[in-house]
Amino acid sequence: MIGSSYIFTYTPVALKPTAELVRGMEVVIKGRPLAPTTLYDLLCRNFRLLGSEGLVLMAIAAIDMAAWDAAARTTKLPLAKLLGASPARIPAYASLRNMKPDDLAKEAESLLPSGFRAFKFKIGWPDLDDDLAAIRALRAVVGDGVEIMVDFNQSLSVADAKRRIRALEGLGIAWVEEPTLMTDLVGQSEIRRVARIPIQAGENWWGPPDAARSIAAGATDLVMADLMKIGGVTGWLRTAALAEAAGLPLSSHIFPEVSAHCLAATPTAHWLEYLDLAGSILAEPLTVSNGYVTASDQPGSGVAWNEKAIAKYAT
Ligand code: SMN
Ligand code: MG
Repeated sequence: MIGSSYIFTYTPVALKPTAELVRGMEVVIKGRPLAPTTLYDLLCRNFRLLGSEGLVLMAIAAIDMAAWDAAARTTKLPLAKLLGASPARIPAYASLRNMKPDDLAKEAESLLPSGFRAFKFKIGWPDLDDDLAAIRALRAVVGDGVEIMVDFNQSLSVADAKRRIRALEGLGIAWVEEPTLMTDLVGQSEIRRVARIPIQAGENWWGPPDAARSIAAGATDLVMADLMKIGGVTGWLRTAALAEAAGLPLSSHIFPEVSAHCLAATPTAHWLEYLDLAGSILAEPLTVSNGYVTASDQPGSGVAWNEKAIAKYAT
């Protein structure tokens, strides 16, 4: 049985090394039964001295997601069902690519027909007034009663984050994402303690151990996991258990197709991030209707290739 998955290396520089790592892991799992969590643990053990993070974990996640896809196809079940869940409707928010007020407004407007009830965008201009102008421009398009989330992508010092977040109070912001460095758990907890807007973080956790550390530190009000960095479906399931035990709502980061299945099996499922990075190479890109996604009801994890597009982009 063949299983498919894709990952996102953030920079083309990492493409070849990551592909090499995936190929290099073949010897560890070749000929073994299709048991995704067993393979995940085996790979982590084999790379213990390098550490199950960074490119190593990205490669393990690629294999893990493909293994779960293959397992779901073998059992002729959609992944959500294989995980013991009913394929549920998950609320999706639109993650915007633009930052400038006019561009943001245009992009949000183009997404309104999908019925999104929440929008997120990147914030953190040098001048606070530019952040406020961007929020106002977006609010003017989406109207009241729609959630706006903002994402600082770790760009602020702790002191700056406190000041900036205070300035955003009263604007109906649903969460402030990654205000400061993901490695600074003390700083994050400090920001969380004083902020009157919920803090969101987790997309840069490397596997369940980072999730456990961040949750134990009380670093964030809301959590989000990236299927690649968290260690594939196996890493997601372990992180979902941690989030449930801590009573933390768990959202997804990119990878909407497989995330829709995983969120269906997540006790504290919150939002699915809709940011379409791979739709153009997929046979059946995920669609949003009335602001919701439903995981594919076909056997597998929702990742099947548009072979023509793959041939076009492959170099
Ligand atoms: C983000 C990071 C990396 C790739 C795409 C998007 C961003 C998000 O932090 O939360 O969407
Ligand atoms: Mg983010």
